[in-house]
Amino acid sequence: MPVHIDLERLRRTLDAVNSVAATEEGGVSRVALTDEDRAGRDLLVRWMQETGLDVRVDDLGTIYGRRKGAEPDLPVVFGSHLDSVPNGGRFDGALGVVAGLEVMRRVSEQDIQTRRPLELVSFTNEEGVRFEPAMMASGVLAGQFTRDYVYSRTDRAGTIFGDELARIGYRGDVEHRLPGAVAFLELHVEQGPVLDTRDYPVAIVEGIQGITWLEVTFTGQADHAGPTPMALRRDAFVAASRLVAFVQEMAKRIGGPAVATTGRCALEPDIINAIPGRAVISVDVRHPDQAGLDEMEAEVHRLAAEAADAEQVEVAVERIWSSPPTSFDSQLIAVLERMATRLGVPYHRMVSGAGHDAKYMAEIAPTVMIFVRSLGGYSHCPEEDSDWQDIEQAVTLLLNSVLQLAT
Ligand code: HGY
Ligand code: MN
Ligand code: MN
Repeated sequence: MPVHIDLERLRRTLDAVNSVAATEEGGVSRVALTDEDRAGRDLLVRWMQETGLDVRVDDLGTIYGRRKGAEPDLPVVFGSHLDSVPNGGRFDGALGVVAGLEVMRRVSEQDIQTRRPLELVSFTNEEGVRFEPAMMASGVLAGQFTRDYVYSRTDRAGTIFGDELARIGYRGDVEHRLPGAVAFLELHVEQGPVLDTRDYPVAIVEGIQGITWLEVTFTGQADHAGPTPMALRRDAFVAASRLVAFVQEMAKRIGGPAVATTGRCALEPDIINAIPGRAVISVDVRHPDQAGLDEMEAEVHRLAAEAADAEQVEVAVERIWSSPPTSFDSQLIAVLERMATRLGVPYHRMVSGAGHDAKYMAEIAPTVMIFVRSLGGYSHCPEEDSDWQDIEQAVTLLLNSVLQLAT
């Protein structure tokens, strides 16, 4: 007999955690280690305690809420992240965390005694937009980053990660890190158009495409915008602009699933009447297979050199982060497929275009994701939206899959 969720409570809980970070445009700004992030964390900790969970925080600030099982086994773990991009969507990350809380609330209300412990997790800094790169806390658990590297990262104002984590009161203990798991399940909005286009409420996710983040620095000559003839200029921003266009053309030329984005740009001196002597842009390339990802990265290097030559400036390309394509656990995928069929939840199978903590969790435990349809495919913007009937189906699938894995 399936266990059902309290959809209205789930909606209220998501609204509450979003209310502490609401923007005028209807989105949320709960950027990692800001006061808004702390406010959301404080709410989660309180709700976990009210649900009778043993709450702990590890040295990366990741929050865990544990419900004992009949046996002291490794836990079935589920959750996502509370941090958001600036003026991001109301569902990205937070839905997975409050869905996990709803699982714990229902198990507690129904007084269900699972054989294995259950653990709800909320990872620090999944987005990696204030402190680059992404998925740092789950990455430390997977051995991808050292704690010292993460603590040393700075934001654009020069603020240091380790200091900010301590400032918001969430610099916990290394011995509180997740010791392992029999399974990790992450519920998340799709953040793309696939489910909406194909008219599915839910996806069972097979894996995550590869991601590489680069930073490209063009160095020309700052000079006066008036007296400097065009022929004598070495304009770093014009070179960067050439690369922005080249990167778009590259992704369209490669076609298929290849995507490329130049999302941030910094100029010096960044004033109206001076030729930019320095331009720093980011390049985010993604591809479902490693060969395709490598080809895109190599091509960006070549195109950056071409753009620099055209403007007679210098160029340096630095790799900030690279995350190889990830496949999720086939047995867990089968468990979710059988459960979805049993519950009558229509589902599509797909690969994720976005990165998730599940990527690094897949390196330490069998892992799978559940997607909820994103209406219009929007994400990382206030227009991000999902239908609550779709959410109810996805969270019911999560709850009953967790129970099957834990008993
Ligand atoms: O970049 C990503 O795909 C994720 O939103 N951090
Ligand atoms: Mn996310
Ligand atoms: Mn995101």
